[in-house]
Amino acid sequence: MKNKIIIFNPQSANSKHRIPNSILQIGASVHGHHDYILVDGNLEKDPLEKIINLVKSGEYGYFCSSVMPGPQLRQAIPFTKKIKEDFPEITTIWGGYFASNQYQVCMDSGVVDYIINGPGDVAFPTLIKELEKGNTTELSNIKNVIYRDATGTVQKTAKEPLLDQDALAPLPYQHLDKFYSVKNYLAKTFMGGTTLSYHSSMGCPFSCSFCGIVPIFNASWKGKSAEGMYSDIKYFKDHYGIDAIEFHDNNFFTSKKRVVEFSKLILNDNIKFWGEGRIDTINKYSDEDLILMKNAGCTMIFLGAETGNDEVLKQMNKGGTQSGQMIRDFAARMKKVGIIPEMSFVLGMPADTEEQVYKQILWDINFIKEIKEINPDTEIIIYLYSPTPTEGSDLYQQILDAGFSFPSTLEEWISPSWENFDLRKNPLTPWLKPYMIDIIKDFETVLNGKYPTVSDFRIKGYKKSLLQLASNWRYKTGFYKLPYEIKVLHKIWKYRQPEIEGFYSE
Ligand code: B12
Ligand code: SF4
Repeated sequence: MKNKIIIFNPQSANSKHRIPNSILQIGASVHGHHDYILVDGNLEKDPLEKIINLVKSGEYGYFCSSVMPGPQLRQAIPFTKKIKEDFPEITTIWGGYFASNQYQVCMDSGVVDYIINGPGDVAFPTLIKELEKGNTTELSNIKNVIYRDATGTVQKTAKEPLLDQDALAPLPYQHLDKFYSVKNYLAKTFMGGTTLSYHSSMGCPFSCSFCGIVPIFNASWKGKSAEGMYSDIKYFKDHYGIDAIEFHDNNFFTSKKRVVEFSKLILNDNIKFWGEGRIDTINKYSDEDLILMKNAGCTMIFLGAETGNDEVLKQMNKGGTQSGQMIRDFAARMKKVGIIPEMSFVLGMPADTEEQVYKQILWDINFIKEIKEINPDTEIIIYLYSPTPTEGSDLYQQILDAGFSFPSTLEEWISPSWENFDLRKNPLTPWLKPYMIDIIKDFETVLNGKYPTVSDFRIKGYKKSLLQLASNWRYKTGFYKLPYEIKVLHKIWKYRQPEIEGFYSE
C-alpha cells in the first residue's frame, strides 16, 4: 500500500540540535492510525538520498515537511521540488510558520500540494483521511487547510480555535528514538549538561504588528496545565536525567497562575529553565512570585523590549501596556531577584523621513546602554526590523507604501540576501540605509565585546577580560566605527550569537 507518510524536519542549525517538536507533534496526530517515518535533516548526512530511497520503496504516498523561515528553506524547497519532479504521484504537504505566512508563493510554486495553516493536530490527520478517500479538492470543511479547489483556485479554510493542550496526543518520543536517539537531542547549555527543549503552549494573546505569529493565532493562546507539563518533564528527569529546560513557547509566562503552579511543582527538582515572556505581563507578577520562580530554577527570561521609545512602541502595537520607563524598572527588578533579563530590541523601524529613522536608531543605542547601566547582567539581542506580512495592519500598509515587497518565487527566498532577511540581519527595507546598518552592527560588536553573552560559556577568564579591554574605550566614547580588533577576537574564539544559533552551545 502506498499510504505511508514521511514527516521531514529540514536542517535548521549546524550543531547542537533540538528535539524536533514540530514534526513530533504532527507525528503524534497520526500515531496509531498511519505508518509514518520521521526524518530529521539536522541529523542525516544526506537527507535527500534517504527520502528518495523511502519513496522508491513504493510504500510512501506523502512527503510532508515543516518549514520555518530561514535556513530550513535550503532543504525544504529543493527537496520538495525534486520529489515532485521525479515522483509526481507523491502528495506534498507543508506546515510551519513559513508555509502558513507565505502560503501564496508556496502554492504558486507548483510543488506544494497542500498547506496546514497553523496547528495541524486535527487538520493534518483529517486531510490525510480525505485524501485517502480520494477527495482532493472538496476540503472546505477541514479547518486550517490551504488547497486548490476543482477550478485550481487557492482556498484557505476557516481557522480552528486553539485546542485544549492537555487533550492532545502525547508526543511519540519512543517512536522518534527508533530513528534518532532522544538522548542526543538533550544538549549542554549555559544552564546545564542535559537540556530539554519543551513546548508547553500554542499561540500568544497579543498582536504586535511586527510579529510573524499574529496572522496564525489571531491573539489567542492555550497552554498545557502545570501538572501536564510537570509530568512530561518528570519523565525526562527520570529517564534521561535532564537538569535544564528551554521552553520554546512563544509566550511561556502568559498565565501567572500556571507559572506559579509549575514553579511549586518543580521547586525541588534542581532543574534550571529559560523561557520567553513579555515585560508588561511579568511586571504584574509579585516579588514573591518572581522569587518563587527564581528558586524553582528560572535562570533567564527572553523579553521583547523592542525599543524604549513610547511612540515607536505604539507603532508596534505594544504601546499602552509597555513603556520605556517600565523596561528600565523591570531591568532593576530582575537584578534584585537574580533572574537574567534577556532583552531583544528591534532597530530600523520605518519613519516619515530618513533623518527620523537614523535618530531613532541612535536613541535606541543610548537606551540599551542605559539598561546595561541599570542591570549589567541584562543580555541584549539586537534585530533589524524585518517585516512580516500581517496584512491589513497599518504597519504593513506603511512598509508597502515605502516600496517593500516579498519575493514572488520560492527560489528567490533561498537567495543569500533573503536568507539574511529571515535571520533579521539584512532587512532589505528601503528606508534603512547602509550607513544605518553599519552603525547598528558596529555597536552590536562593541556591545558584545564589552558584555559577552553568558550563554557562551567559552568566553570567560582571560578571554573575557581581553575582549572587554579592547571594547571599553569604544563603548565609553561612542566611537563604534569599524571595530576590527573586536571582530578578530570574536572570530578567533568563535563567538556565538544567541539570536541566530539559539541557546545551545558547545
Ligand atoms: C525551536 C525553534 C527554532 C530552532 C529550530 C527548530 C527546528 N525545527 O529544528 C532554531 C533555534 C534553530 C530556530 C531558528 C530560527 N527561528 Co525559530 N523557532 C523555534 C520555536 C521556538 C519553536 C518551534 C517549535 O518546535 N514549536 C512547537 C511545535 C509543536 O509548534 P509548531 O512548530 O507551530 O508546529 C505546529 C504547526 O506549525 C504545524 N506544523 C509545523 N510543522 C509542520 C509540518 C507539517 C508537515 C505539518 C502538516 C504541520 C506542521 O503543526 C504543528 C503542530 O500543531 C518557534 C516558536 C514557537 N513557539 O513555535 C520559533 C520560530 C518558528 N522561529 C522563528 C524564526 C524567525 C527563526 C529564525 C528564522 C530567525 C530567528 N532569528 O529566530 C531562526 C533561523 C536560524 C536557523 N539557524 O535556522 C519564528 C518564525 C516567525 C515567522 N516570521 O514566520 C518563530 C515563530 C519565533 C518567533 N516568534 O519569532 N528556531
Ligand atoms: S508578545 Fe511576542 S509572541 Fe506575542 S505577538 Fe508580541 S512579539 Fe509576537
